[in-house]
Amino acid sequence: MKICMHNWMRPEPIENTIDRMKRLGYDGIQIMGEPRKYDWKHVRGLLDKNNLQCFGSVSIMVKGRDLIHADPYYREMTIAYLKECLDMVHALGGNIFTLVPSEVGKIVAMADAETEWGWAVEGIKQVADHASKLGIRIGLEPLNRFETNFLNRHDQALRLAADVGGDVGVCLDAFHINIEEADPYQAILTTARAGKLVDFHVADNNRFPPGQGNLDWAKLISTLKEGGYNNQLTVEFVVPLDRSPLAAKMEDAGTTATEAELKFIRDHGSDLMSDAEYSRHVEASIKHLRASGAN
Ligand code: LER
Ligand code: MN
Repeated sequence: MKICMHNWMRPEPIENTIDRMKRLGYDGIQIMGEPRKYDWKHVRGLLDKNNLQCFGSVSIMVKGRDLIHADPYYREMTIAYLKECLDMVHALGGNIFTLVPSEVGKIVAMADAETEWGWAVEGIKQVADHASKLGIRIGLEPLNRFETNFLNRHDQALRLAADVGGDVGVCLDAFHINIEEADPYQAILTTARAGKLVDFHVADNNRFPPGQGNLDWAKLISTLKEGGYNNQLTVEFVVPLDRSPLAAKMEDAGTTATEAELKFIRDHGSDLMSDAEYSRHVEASIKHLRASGAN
């Protein structure tokens, strides 16, 4: 299995991200779905020079990006945004894209369930059409109930993928399935055996790096393999912010983020981390996954 990592959790120059990944033995990146933040040619050159792959990207669903928004202008803008993410993935040589359909943190519906479902199907169809022209496979990602009210479990995501049609699949995230699934292992098996598992995001039950919570990583990895999934694992720890007296002294983050980036990270219960702390987590993640059978 290959191991890659999202980069939205620490806004920093892409050169730093790529250097760190190379140094710590990663196979590649899943680049943040912010196409206008990057010079695609430059990033592709850096990846090639370091012999790293761009596997794909994930949509960054900040306020207003929402395929099930009641205002059609927001839905249209979101479709345009998602298509641009796909263009970036294509330019970087990737072939998967994790799509979160609704705004992260929006947990109150704007319409009845049938109407929302229809908007999602209609919007994802347009995005999937663009993806298939570029040879990119979409994985719909269910999130836990505190991040979205729309798609929370693998069976819902499989149904949405089926209603959209084509080769649209599902992306599962160890953190989210541990909260929402009656049996996270069965959720993996069912999705993988249906040939629908496009990507698997990894963080522990507390969203620390794998190995720093109570999930059984050897079992998770063997379950993925048992289901026939041998593609990449995508590290996505989101370390919680500790504002209690128990917190270790915060090192200076040494990085800047746009207001939107910072809000997105804080909406996930985290904050900016120093290079040293972040690097420790990046290193711990790959070490634990390799030691748990990801090879
Ligand atoms: C994205 O992959 C994810 O897991 C969400 O929590 C974020 O937007
Ligand atoms: Mn995820």
